[in-house]
Amino acid sequence: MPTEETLVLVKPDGVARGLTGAILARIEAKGYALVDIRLVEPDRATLEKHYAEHEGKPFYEPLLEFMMSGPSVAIRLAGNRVIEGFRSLAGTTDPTTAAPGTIRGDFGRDWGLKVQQNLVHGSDSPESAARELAIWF
Ligand code: DAT
Ligand code: MG
Repeated sequence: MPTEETLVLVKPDGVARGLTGAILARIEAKGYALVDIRLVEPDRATLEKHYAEHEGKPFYEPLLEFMMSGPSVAIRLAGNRVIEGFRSLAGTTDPTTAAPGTIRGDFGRDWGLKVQQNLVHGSDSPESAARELAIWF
């Protein structure tokens, strides 16, 4: 099984709250390899490409605004089954109901309707990972 790569983002809420180190510690403890890492302030065009699948949904505009509210940390992450594995570390989308022990479950706060403030992004398939890595790196 060849080593897989995924795109991880520590989103603006994670960076602003000083949780980048705690999140990286979990990623490294799991044994995944940091291939590349950078602090990014994405413009709208970059985010429109990244979130193209969500265009037209009610949370799309607030999501883009949130993602432009401050820097994110973009990570090219490698490891065996890292796409599925990182999403397992991250927990489910809504931080209120994400399981304890996950990044979103342990650090995510109840933001009411602001589900978008859930600390991290992880690609959801090999196709998404290839597409998203090309956008951010
Ligand atoms: P995930 O980030 O778990 O892959 P997703 O791809 O379905 O989730 O959605 C992308 C982001 O959009 C997600 O991290 C937070 C936001 N989002 C998703 N569903 C939402 C909703 N119902 N209300 C507000 N924001 C939402
Ligand atoms: Mg997604």
